[in-house]
Amino acid sequence: QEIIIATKNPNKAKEFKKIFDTDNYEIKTLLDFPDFPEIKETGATFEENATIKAHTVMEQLQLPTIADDSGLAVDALFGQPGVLSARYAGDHNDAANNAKLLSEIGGTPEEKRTGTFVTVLVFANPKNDQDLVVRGEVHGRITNFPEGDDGFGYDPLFYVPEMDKTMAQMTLDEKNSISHRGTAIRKLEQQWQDWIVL
Ligand code: ITT
Repeated sequence: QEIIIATKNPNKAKEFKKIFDTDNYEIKTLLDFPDFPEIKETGATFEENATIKAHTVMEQLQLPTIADDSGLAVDALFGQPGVLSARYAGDHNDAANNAKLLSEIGGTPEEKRTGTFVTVLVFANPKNDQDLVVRGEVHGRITNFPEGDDGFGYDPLFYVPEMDKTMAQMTLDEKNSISHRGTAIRKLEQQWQDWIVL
């Protein structure tokens, strides 16, 4: 059974493929469909954007499709960058996004530099009327400067107290064990058997 992950982000694709049981499913992403047109994320919430992505791809390919919409909500910035995380400082530039975040939060006292990474997954199946929607979150603190070389996006700025390191200092397995995306994927796997009508 083929399942499509409706993402063009290679880092998300890597994290998904590390967790999923690939003996039973053939996982493809939009990186396997390079001509797939760009999907406009016009929603105001992670749920809306994940639904737009899942349905656009599911309707086009007629295959079970999972979409991931995610981002970092920083408390001192009233939830920004949130759904704009990928485009905070322009277009999908991690270094510029991180520089902007550090500048916007500059001067905020240590105890107020809190934030939450959120992933919403929407699983849409052509053989099912309803979507399965799950959310994963991880709480942490925004560091004063980037630390660590792994991961992607805001990982070097996101310190997770329970691991005593930033997400960019974790191995992929460590990150998946505590991350917003790892938590959401595990929830999906617990609930989705009913959604896969073969
Ligand atoms: P797709 O829409 O093709 O899946 P995208 O990167 O545009 O890829 P989003 O619109 O969901 O995906 O934006 C997510 C952004 O949030 C991402 O580009 C990062 O800047 C940030 N982000 C999400 N998950 C992250 C993680 O695990 N670590 C660090 N940053 C993350």
